[in-house]
Amino acid sequence: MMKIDILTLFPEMFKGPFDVSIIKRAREKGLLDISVTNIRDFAHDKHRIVDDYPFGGGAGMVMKPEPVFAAVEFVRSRSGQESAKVVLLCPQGRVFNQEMAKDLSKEPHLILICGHYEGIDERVREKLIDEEISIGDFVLTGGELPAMVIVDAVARLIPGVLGEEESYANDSFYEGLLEYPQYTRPREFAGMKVPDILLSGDHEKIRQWRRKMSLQRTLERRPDLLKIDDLSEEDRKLLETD
Ligand code: 4H6
Repeated sequence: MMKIDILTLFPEMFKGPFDVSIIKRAREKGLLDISVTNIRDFAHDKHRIVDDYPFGGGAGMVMKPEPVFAAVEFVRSRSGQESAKVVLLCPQGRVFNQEMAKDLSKEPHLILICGHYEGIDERVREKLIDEEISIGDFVLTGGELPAMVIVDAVARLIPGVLGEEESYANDSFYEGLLEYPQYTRPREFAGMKVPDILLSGDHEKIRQWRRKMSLQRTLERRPDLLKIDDLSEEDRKLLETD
């Protein structure tokens, strides 16, 4: 079973996202064990202070190192795993993608640290953090939402978490391409018809149409994802026809 520890100053934020749908089912099945720990519980002064002024001056506060070190030490020893991967969610991190999600899903123990205030004492990065991850080029008030994003993306890749029906073989990015257009009933809605090919029952034609749409969409919207030189002869032909 994969263990994920989330260290945060705002544990209330995590009430909800892991208690619905696929993540809830994964936890119930015993495939995933998520714990949320309040970093403030590891501040040992009487006011339970977790932030302080930056040396050198300047605006804002910085997260103190001691409570973060103590919290990581606690969850590390509690897990009984010899190896935990410690991740800091921060704007300076490597930008998260599906490949990183796949790699993280193979780890037995993840410790996700959510920063707040203007940032975190550099000695936490130096000594404690194995990897810094950003979920995109924008600034948030804290690392909590990024942590939820990582947990969701990673959890669904753990074997057994998705059922047969939800399999990720069809996902966007599974083969490095965007998804093809999907339709369900009714066959006509607001004057818009489902493409005839999808009703034809010709599975080979349908496969080709979907592949072609995936390729076209990727070329139009995310050319950065498409390595033209790596395309098969069939893919090139599909892209060329009308
Ligand atoms: C660590 C260090 C992640 C965490 C600094 C976190 C965006 C992302 C944070 C900060 C985050 C992302 C505090 C610096 C607020 C800016 C929390 N923002 N910040 N893109 N913020 O994944 O000020």
